[in-house]
Amino acid sequence: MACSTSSVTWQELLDGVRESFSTEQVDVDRLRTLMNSYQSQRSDWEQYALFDPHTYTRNLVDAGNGRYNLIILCWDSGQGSSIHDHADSHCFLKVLSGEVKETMYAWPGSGVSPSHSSTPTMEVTGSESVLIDDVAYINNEIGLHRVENPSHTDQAVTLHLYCPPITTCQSFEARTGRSHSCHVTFYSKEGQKVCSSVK
Ligand code: CSS
Ligand code: FE2
Repeated sequence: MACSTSSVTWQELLDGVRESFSTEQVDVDRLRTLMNSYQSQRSDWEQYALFDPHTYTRNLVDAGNGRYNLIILCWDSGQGSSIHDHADSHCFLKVLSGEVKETMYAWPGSGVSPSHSSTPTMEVTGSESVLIDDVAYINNEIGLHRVENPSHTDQAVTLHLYCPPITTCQSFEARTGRSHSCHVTFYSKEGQKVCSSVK
């Protein structure tokens, strides 16, 4: 086992993130180090890990005084996101169980084609497997991505830190690069399933 200089408990992770946001400034390196230094234990977070057979779920752990959101995402085997952006937010992703594949894309038409052009396709700029306890990071300057659980048998669980919280993002069609705006929703909040109300 790798020897880490320091590790934090789940509660220390939550407290440490909160402490980091006592000021307006976002210290990406510090947050990444903090998330890295937690070693996943299912009993810490399983109360938030609610799955849906049809789509990956977003489960709010901490609304972060409006400055950030900590969210647990649950990916059943084969489930994945669209290609999407992260608005004006920093996005940290730590794998708590299983593994996910992250495929990175350039912004469509970056450089040449206007967004209404019929030809731009989504250009893959890289991909990686994010393994248990690893942390990935993305923002709109880096580009776009799709996250998926490539396993045919195993579930995956990831912890996401968004700062500021994301309420809408853009989703991109892989074949055309066309985008549309998506309102992001929660499947549960603090371990309680959210009832979807019809107004
Ligand atoms: N951004 C996606 C998950 S991949 S980072 C979401 O919050 O639903
Ligand atoms: Fe994302």
